[in-house]
Formats: sequence, C-alpha cells, structure tokens
Amino acid sequence: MPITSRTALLVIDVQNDFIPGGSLPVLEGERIVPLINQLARQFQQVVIAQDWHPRGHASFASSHPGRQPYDVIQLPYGEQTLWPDHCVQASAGAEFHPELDLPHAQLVIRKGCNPDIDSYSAFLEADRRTTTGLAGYLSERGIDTVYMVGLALDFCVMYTALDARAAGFNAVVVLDACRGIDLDGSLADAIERMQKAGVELIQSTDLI
Ligand code: VGL
Ligand code: ZN
Repeated sequence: MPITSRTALLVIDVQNDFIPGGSLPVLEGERIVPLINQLARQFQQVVIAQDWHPRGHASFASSHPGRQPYDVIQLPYGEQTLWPDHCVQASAGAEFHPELDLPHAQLVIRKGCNPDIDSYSAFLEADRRTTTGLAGYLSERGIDTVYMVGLALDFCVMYTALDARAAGFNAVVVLDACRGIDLDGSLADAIERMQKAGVELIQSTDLI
C-alpha cells in the first residue's frame, strides 16, 4: 500500500508504562522509538493514541479484590484481562516516551477513559459500541489507509488494526516498529487474526 496524501500513520501507546521500567513493560519497547521517529517523517498525517485510564479503572487487577494481574474476568461487555495499574491519567507512566519525536502529529486520541470499559482499540471501546471518533476524523480528512506502529502488537495494535479494517480503511502494520506482550500465545494469534482480516503486515525496510 503506497504512502499517499490519503495515508495516515497511527502511533499507538508509546508510553512510559509500556517501556521496561514502567508498570506494564513490553520487552524491548524502547527499541522501536528511533524507528518510529524515522518512519513518521514519511507521513504528512500522524495521529498518536494514548492509553489514558482514570484511577481505579475496571481493567486494573487492583480494582478487583482477590484478583491478580493477568487474570481474566467477566465484565458486562465480556472477558477482560486484568493488568497492573498503568497509564493513569496525568501520571508520569502515561506520558509518551521522552524520545518519541513527532512534532507534526495532529491529533492525540486518548482511550480507556471510561472507568468501566477498557479500550485496546483506538477506534472502538471494549463494549464494541462506544466509538472514540477516530474513524470519523480520518474519513473527514480523506484518509483511506492507516499504517500502524507501537505497543503492544498483540493488544492495542492488533485491535486497532482489526477495527481499522472493519471501519473500511486499508490497514498496514509495520511489524518491526511494534513489540508484543505475548500472553499465552497472544502474539501468534494476533498475527493470524490480522492476516485473516486483510491487514497488510510489512517490515520497515519495505518503507525506508
Ligand atoms: C495495552 C494492555 C492494557 C496496550 C493497553 O497498549 O497494548 N495493553 N492497556
Ligand atoms: Zn490500558
């Protein structure tokens, strides 16, 4: 999928809590930052997603007495993996990695703000009904193709890519500009689900 004026880059959750040293570290998360900075220079339209939870969020294990991080529980909208507290609104862990350098980014879309609903996807919350408005923003700006990079490949990147396809966008994931969590085979599952949904999976060398 060529980069045109109708293409946007979506940089997903490159935040301190997802970097080694943070509360929900993704292995080698810091290694993608220089690559993302370099890739982003090729895009006129850059959107940044930011996980942005209120204290006591439903996806935090600490909000469910007796539960541990990585347990899976049932919430009104379905299964929810529980996480360590992370990306609490206005905390240092919720800030972007200090070396992320995207001066031309035009929109920061914050997600997971509803105390009772998680949102891995930058398009649609976990109830699969509440939209973030991102699809409307992109379509109103004439975007038809979304490239995605960031963290975590098997959670927020995958759900964002699947929802981009469902919303009618061409979707491309730059694999080496992502890192995954890999809970119980979630990384292999993510690759398979994205392939089945028609998400194009490429390497940065295809672009630079
Ligand atoms: C994410 C787990 C919880 C992600 C966000 O960015 O992939 N994962 N919140
Ligand atoms: Zn989160």
